[in-house]
Amino acid sequence: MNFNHSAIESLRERSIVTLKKNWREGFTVPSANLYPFQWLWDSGFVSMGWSLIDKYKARLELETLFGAQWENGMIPHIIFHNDSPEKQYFPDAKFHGSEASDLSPKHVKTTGMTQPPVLGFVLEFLFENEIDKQKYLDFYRSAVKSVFRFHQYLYQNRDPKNEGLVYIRHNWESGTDNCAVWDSVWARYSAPTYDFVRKDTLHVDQSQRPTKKDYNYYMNLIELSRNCGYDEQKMYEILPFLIQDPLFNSILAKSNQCLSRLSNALDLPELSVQFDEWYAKTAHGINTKLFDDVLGQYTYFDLKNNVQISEPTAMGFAPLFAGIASEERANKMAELILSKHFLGENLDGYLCPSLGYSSSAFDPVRYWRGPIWPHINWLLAIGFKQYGFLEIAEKLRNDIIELSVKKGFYEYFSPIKSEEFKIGYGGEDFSWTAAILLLIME
Ligand code: 9YW
Repeated sequence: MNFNHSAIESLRERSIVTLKKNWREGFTVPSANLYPFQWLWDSGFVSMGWSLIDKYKARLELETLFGAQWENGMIPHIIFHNDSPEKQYFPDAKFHGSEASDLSPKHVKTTGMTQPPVLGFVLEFLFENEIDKQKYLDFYRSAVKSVFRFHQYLYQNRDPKNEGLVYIRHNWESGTDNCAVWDSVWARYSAPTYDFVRKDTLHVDQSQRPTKKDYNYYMNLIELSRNCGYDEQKMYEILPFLIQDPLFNSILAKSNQCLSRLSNALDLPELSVQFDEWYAKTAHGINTKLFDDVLGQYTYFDLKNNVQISEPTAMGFAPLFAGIASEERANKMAELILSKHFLGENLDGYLCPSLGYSSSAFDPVRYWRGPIWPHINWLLAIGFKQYGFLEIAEKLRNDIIELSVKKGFYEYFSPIKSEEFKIGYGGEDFSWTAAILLLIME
């Protein structure tokens, strides 16, 4: 599909309208009805989008996030700024019960978990786009220090074997909620059945969402964590879900690399040295522990059960984004993404399905079990481009543009090109879709 100048212009206009519509006082909601609060990694991507059209909002978005940072440095995954939309979303602030921890902020309610640490590369992007860098040095210095504390929290609390790989302790921390990789973790135990009314299915058809059974596991992990008072050591000892995730760790590595450069630019050399050390350590951990030679891709490690979990996923390409894969591994991954595992039997699908077609759990519309996600494409396009795979990068970028033009500003899209999947899926007028379009049309 060819995009002429006016098509691109109208897409840009629509992106701006969408972001403005989703702006609240000091932050952007991912989607007005489905997700009415502030989510960490959404805010990061959205802030980069804002920085191209309204730099004040870009900075404010992050400042609001930092305002909810926990005393131990954790930046939480959701900040419940406003009580009233709780009717629209479950599990609500009460269920998360972050006040069970002495370390949670008391002026605002948050969840007791985090999300992929995107803020490092986000901050560097914002700084590079500033016109008057001098004027905002204080903001950037303070922001870098906040993210430093966040990464320090991750390394001190989530890397028990000092491998440079931090673990996630809830599937929502991955950002990829119902990823098929967790199925083997759930299969090892049964979660109680919770009596609750789901709100997500009021807005989006049940067929596109995680199942009720999955939700019982999600709720159970929260309940167990809350009962530990969100004490990291206690949670480490009892939680059945401790995963070293290639996307989370690659994002952490990339952020460290960006923050090292940014710290130097801000005259914070001692922080830069630490970010470099963390980058090298995590790159090493990812390369020594997470690559699966048979699959030809990076994969996940279940720390609780001491076993690697291999599924073909879009997330398994993420080390390319952090520039930590060898040329040889990058070649293998380029081969894999262009194979039927990711393009479908006829090699004619859109890139990049969150779960490969060859997985038995593949489902083209069910959230993270097949569909394409705009921000993942953005990050993979950068990764493949860095290694010289320009056509793959171009396809990752163009497919998102084409899908948004044809289907709208949805949360995610089916990878299959067919009349059966003529619409987008999940929330509409989605903030990160708008922000990513602004970024890839730059
Ligand atoms: C949920 C807001 C969030 C994203 C996640 C996505 C979804 C929330 O929405 O999770 O309740 O399921 O999976 O990555 O941050 O857009």
